[in-house]
Amino acid sequence: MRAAVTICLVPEAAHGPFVFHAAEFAAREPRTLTGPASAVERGLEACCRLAADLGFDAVEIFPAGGGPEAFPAAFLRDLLGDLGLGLAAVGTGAGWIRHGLHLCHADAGIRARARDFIAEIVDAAGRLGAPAIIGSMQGRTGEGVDRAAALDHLAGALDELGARAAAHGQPLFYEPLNRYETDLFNRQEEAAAFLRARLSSGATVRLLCDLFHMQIEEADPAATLVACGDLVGHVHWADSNRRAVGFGHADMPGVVAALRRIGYRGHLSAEVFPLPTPLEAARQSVESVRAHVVV
Ligand code: LER
Ligand code: MN
Repeated sequence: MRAAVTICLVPEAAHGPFVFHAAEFAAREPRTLTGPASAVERGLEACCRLAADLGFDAVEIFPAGGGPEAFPAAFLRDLLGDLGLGLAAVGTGAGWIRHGLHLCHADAGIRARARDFIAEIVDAAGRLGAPAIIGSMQGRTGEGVDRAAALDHLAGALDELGARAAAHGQPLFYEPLNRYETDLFNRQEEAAAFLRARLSSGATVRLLCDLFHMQIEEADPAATLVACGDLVGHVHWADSNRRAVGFGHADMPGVVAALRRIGYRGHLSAEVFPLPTPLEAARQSVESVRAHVVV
């Protein structure tokens, strides 16, 4: 299991649960003739350097989109190569936060734009050898979209985008969220049953198990991880209060024992609030991974 840390590139998510918000750090990288040109690149470089210095194995990026300005892929590939960091995953939630798009919207045109937005990120991430995440972009039921219709929309989108990710040799991560963020799937085992029943064999969709959401929704997060087994594709490493692991009261030895039992070999990616400061949250996150996980 490898330690990853989240870097947010989306100004509208400045108060979101990400350890590093690149805009805060962009000013720390001098603009040089040969160095990073844009504010996004400068912020990325500063945050990736911190991640490497602190001992993380990888970063998880939350970009404003999949296009070259929002997600400077060639720059990122060189930067990660120089720093010896991996790319754990790339989030797609900016489609919701910035544009109000989601996969279960009553308007077919908006659903299509949501798929296109995610597809661009699946491709950009896939070209860098990383998976994309569908979390907030799953949406929820609403007027004119009952549960059956919403789940049809979700299954169709996961099938299509999962096949797209598979073309890059990548899985697609689907993230159940707590009840305040979606009414589709709040619990991992229900999502696992849905994926097993509804997706075609071509789509390699795996669960993203965010330990913060699981502390709210699961009776026994460790037992849930064991029940989901090889469907567990990615983990958001967060404590009960969405602070760095160790700053809350979750039973992490039990969770880590469960991950070991199912042979999980992916990332433990710190998606937490930058509290009390980004650096302290980052340091606590990497130290907690090292303390709990004998690699
Ligand atoms: C949202 O609460 C979350 O956990 C993110 O990973 C979703 O994109
Ligand atoms: Mn999450």
